[in-house]
Amino acid sequence: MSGRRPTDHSKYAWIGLGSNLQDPVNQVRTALVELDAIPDTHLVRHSRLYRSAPMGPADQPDYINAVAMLETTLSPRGLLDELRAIESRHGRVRGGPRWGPRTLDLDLLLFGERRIAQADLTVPHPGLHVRAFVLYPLVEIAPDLTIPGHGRVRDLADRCDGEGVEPLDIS
Ligand code: A4P
Ligand code: MG
Repeated sequence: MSGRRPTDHSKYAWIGLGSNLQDPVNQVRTALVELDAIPDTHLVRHSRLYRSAPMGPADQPDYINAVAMLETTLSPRGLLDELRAIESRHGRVRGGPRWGPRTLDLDLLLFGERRIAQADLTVPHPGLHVRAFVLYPLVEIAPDLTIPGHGRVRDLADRCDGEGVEPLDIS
């Protein structure tokens, strides 16, 4: 056998980034740097930035979305705490309408092949397998990744309606 070995995805965490307030491109770019700076964590790669029509209330700006692949020795809970701290530093205010506008949203999409069902942490993220604004950036960096209980990212992306989701030229 020759050639590259397929990536063993079991040790990686996958983060969905989203922003539609206060210079969203900059919010997402800055957040990628901050993800890499989390203790015991390393940003392996990230997708291009995508513009997407809002899911939820229509009277809000388009979103900028991206997906990041992290290698970490933190626990899922430890990583979630770090994600919340980054969101807070970006001025994230909670308590608005469901799926309303935000400066920065960091979702823990996947943590290896783990399934977690706790009051404040569900992994895989419940919306991941049907949202084009997550699947399109994810298929760009990990087409063969499997979402436990749902199948391969490439197949899920093929099946979902990607209208209104486009990569940015600048990323
Ligand atoms: N929580 C549970 N599981 C997780 C997880 N895997 N990752 C809990 C992150 N958080 C998780 O989240 C609410 C609670 O979910 C947290 O307390 C956490 O403990 P939140 O970030 O405070 O609120 P939210 O993001 O508004 O809630 P929700 O329902 O998770 O929204 P989503 O699914 O994050 O969607 N349209 C476009 N085009 N692009 C977007 O990125 N994002 C949203 C938000 C709406 N519309 C969008 C986009
Ligand atoms: Mg969220």
